[in-house]
Amino acid sequence: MAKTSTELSKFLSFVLRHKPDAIGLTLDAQGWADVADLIERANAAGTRFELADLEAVVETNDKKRFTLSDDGKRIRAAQGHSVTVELDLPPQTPPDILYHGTADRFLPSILSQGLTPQGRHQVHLSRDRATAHAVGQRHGKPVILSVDAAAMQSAGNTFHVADNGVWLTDHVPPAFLTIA
Ligand code: HQG
Repeated sequence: MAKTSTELSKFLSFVLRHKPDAIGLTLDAQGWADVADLIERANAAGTRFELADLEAVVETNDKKRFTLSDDGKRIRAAQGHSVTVELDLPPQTPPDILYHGTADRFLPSILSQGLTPQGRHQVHLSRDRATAHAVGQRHGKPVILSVDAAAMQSAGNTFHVADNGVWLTDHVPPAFLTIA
């Protein structure tokens, strides 16, 4: 039976970000998987869907989590990996202020160590407060932090934008954080 688009999105996140091995899939160094191979292996492993289902998820996913290559033959997760990938995103100049949503219980640790990637490759930041609020709410009572991205860049830190507009950086030291 075909998966719902939410189930399929979760499955794709699982194999493209975290566990390609679960279905014997191989990602290249930049995180791309061959679409035909992915579909064949997923179906063989019992997660049944077709190319049209996958294309619909890529197109309609609320956070644009997945990117198809221009020729449509390869797919990757835009961000959020725990497997080692080099997304090869060029460094970009961020807006002066970026936002990060978290839960209030993490504040003492964040204010002493800064924002660290935890289980992901990099720290995830957004250009708008509403997104940060929604991200923070996933963890508990939300708190929005402002990141002085302009000052961070002046201090030599590098920023990248994922294919879906999420801003990424390695570490935000506490000096650049303010409770917004
Ligand atoms: C917190 C979702 C203690 C950090 C969203 C966060 C996002 C610390 C949690 C994307 C800390 C990690 C990423 C420190 C950071 N001490 N806690 N020093 N530094 N934290 O889920 O940013 O659905 O890994 O504040 O929309 O919440 O996956 O990161 O609360 O874009 O597509 O540790 O995940 O997108 O949590 O979310 P996460 P995140 P997807």
